[in-house]
Amino acid sequence: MKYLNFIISAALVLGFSTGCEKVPEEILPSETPATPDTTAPTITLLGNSTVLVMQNATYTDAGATASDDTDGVITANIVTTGDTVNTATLGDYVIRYNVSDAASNAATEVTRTVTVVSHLKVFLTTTTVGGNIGGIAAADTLCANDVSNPNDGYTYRALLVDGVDRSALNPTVDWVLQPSFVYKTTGGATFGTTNASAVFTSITNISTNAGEIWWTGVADDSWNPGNTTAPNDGNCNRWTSNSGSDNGWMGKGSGNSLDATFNDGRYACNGSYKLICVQGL
Ligand SMILES: [Ca+2]
Repeated sequence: MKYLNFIISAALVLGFSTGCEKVPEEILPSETPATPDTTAPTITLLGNSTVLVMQNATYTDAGATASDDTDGVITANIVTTGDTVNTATLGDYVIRYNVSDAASNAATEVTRTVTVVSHLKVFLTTTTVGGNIGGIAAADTLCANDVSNPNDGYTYRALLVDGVDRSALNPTVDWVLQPSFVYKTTGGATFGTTNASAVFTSITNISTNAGEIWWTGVADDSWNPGNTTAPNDGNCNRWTSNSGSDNGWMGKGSGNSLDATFNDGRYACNGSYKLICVQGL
């Protein structure tokens, strides 16, 4: 009996019910125990993870959204830390987005790097190429690999349109210029300033050598591409033709005008010319 009493006492101390005493309600098992939330929320960045901002421009961050398997949309709980972008000062700014769900599971941090620059750069390729460049993507590869590329960690793409894969306006497709930016040559000479639609309205030519010619595909000063369906369409059949009976719009050195730089005329696609490459992200 003594032994039994000890067992009961021990059970009481340990909080077990003997069935004789009242158990406080709070330690009674609730209905079905909820499955604990062990899944972290996810953050989705709005806009690009890298952004170029012109010096002294106004920077507005595009923000991020967050959602959780249990809590649903928790965008309002995102904590934004890291650098404050000061567009007066050149350099990189890293913005950090973090959030946790109600069960304290932290999302993987998401960041955005904002780079404030005084201008963006352009260069003329050293390489010349016939109208059969291999399409817009191949033209970008040519810019990336050209010996005139300053290899400064940025992507350089071809200022070249075909009206389908790349177009400046109406519609804008994979366009290579940023709105309201100053562009200079890699040598530091002014090239032009883009407007809010990311096109130049005036230009200082990239070359003073009239014998230096480059493909653009830009048909007129309104930045229209040539006809994108005819073979002799002003873009060498979307830059896949070396035929002397097809042609492509080109610019050349010596004139400080949109005309001279982007649509001086149409040359047969069996000629070999340069490309203008522009800095981007
Ligand atoms: Ca969760």
